[in-house]
Amino acid sequence: MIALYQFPPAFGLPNPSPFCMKLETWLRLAGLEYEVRTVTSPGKAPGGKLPSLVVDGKTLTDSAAAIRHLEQQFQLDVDSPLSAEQRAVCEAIERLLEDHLYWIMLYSRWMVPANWRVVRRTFFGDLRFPLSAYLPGIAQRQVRSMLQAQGLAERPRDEVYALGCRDIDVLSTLLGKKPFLIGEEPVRVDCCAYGMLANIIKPPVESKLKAHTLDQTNLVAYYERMSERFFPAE
Ligand SMILES: N[C@@H](CCC(=O)N[C@@H](CS)C(=O)NCC(=O)O)C(=O)O
Repeated sequence: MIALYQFPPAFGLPNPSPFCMKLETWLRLAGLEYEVRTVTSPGKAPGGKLPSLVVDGKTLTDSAAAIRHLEQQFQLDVDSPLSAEQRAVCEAIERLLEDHLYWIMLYSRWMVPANWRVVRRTFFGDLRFPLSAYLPGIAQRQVRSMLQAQGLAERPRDEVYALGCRDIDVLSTLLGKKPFLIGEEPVRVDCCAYGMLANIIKPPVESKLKAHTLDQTNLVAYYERMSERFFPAE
């Protein structure tokens, strides 16, 4: 039995976390059955992070580790048509998106006052007093310190967005006119790219990063193609 612990849907998305969307999309791509357990904060997940996966009693707390584990347990590999070189490119794209672009997306949500008001209402709007008075601020300070560690929190906003826009340009160039990042059919890296793009494009969080992404028509069409394929009713 596979239990996927993740945030509840938000912003009109299956999930407001790109990592949760990546893992759920991959589960659908791999054709594995799973049950969703929604939790409102990572601290309440079995592994203290979201997504967390519990597979036959074993807890896995990283989307890539969870996928590797499932690939071994179920002897499947959605990337089997790929060459070694294509696999290496996929790995590099995942690093670009998850270890670089993710932080800029996070910055746009938590560090820009107008967007923070939207995020605060979306993520913490149901809290009751006294939690509502201090929990959002604690969470924002935690995110700020993670962004400080990335060297982003105090950087001029335009510079931060310029870094993210370059990542978007790279992704747009790599996709080109293909339906999916590597070719005619989606593979693992598409789950990652889809989760990240969806979380930039869809939320009512305005930024130069979002505007620039919306200007890349191939990426917008790709996002819509992935949505129709994996979350058609959502
Ligand atoms: N490398 C992890 C990243 C997961 C991650 O950072 N999740 C965020 C939510 S988007 C989280 O749980 N943050 C809480 C924390 O870091 O304490 C993965 O691929 O699953």
